[in-house]
Amino acid sequence: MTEVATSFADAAAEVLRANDRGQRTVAAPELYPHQWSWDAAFVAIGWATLSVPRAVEEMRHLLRGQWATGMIPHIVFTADAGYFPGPARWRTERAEHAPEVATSGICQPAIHSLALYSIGERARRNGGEDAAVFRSFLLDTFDDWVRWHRWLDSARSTHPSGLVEIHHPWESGMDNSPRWDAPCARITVGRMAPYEREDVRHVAAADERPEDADYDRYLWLVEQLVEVDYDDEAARRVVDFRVGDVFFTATHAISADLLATLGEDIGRPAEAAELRGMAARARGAVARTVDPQTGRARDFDMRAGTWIDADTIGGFAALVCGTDHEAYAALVAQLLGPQWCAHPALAHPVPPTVTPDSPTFVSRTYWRGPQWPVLVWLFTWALRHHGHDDAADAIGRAGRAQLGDLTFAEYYDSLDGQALGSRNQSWTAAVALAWAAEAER
Ligand code: 2M8
Repeated sequence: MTEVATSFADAAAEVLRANDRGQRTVAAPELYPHQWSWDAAFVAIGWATLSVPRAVEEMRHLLRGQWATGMIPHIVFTADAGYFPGPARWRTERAEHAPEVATSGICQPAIHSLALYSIGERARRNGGEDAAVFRSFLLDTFDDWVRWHRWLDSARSTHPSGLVEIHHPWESGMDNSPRWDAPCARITVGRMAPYEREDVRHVAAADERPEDADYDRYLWLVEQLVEVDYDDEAARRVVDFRVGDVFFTATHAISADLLATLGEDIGRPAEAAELRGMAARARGAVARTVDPQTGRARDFDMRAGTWIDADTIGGFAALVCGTDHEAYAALVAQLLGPQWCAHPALAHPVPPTVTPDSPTFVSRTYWRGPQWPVLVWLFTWALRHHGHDDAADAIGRAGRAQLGDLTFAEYYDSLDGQALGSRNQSWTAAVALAWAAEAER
């Protein structure tokens, strides 16, 4: 390894170590002092480059928050203060199926088995104790991961579209994306206890974060879910925000597939077949959302009964879960093209969350235009997995170069390249480690 590469990986490792709280990693040192669900998956991929047992611990800790329904909640709370909304606002103790530990009452994209698969690959390469630790963890927890996908397949895939439905923009992980503008605009916020935001205290400028009006809706949706004690069936009936999330669906599909492969490895053919069925259904649902005009995938607003047209990275969902060869190649060309990675206005040729050509694009505001290293990495992983090495290499090189300032920021201004949101964000450091490890091989 070159000296530069060493210091890049060392700096990223230092971030993970500083954010390490024993068996779990806080998503960010100040802004997010708890364990987040899809963050933990990416973080574990990063940990695996340093220590397979530590990666496994991260995933095990996340499972402590799993609900009896199978849902993996989007936050497993720690005792650390400084985040709003905390357990007092979520009131998940009202839910029959909530676990002992304090969690939120919603979920996040199902990237977990992609993480397991990736940790498993590393463990296998390392061999010895690492391989044994991973195998024993997989044997112990395989059923828990299966239960997560079963819940997504049953409680969250009842709509004829076959898409995984979400009941809160936070469940998408892309909180204030223009994808959710239309369904959010139709939410009427009712009476609820006053609150104070914490997030804006931890960023340099408030316009890096969602607006107050967004937060009112976020909190109102929590009230609606609390009102029905987080009952899955009742939630589908009452919640104002009910959207088929195509990107979430794609993560469910790819993860179910990879978990099936892991299941085959450990002698669980029946579950593997079941998971393949779920993956095929979810992948089919993603393919059916494609807008014939743009070739990109769309979300479905289940309350309004309409497709959601938004020029966001969500449109590339099929790149994550796979689709037929021709459609996949066309999407890759589009991603690399002048509206996305090769847009002349971009500081770095990596996918922005919204194309600069869209009227909704804001280069520095959270999920409305900045580039998110964690997503950039996910696309490089997916492109490679589906056999598009050249595209993965090109985007990966640029994604890595973007992190050269070693701030490991949560996201970056797409136009001027400025670091935004939290610094030393765990999942950014984790994907930096994953890229550094790839470069080593
Ligand atoms: C962001 O979301 C949280 C709420 O879940 C927040 O803004 O408070 C999102 O970027 C989400 O995708 C991410 O998992 C989380 C922690 O990094 O932060």
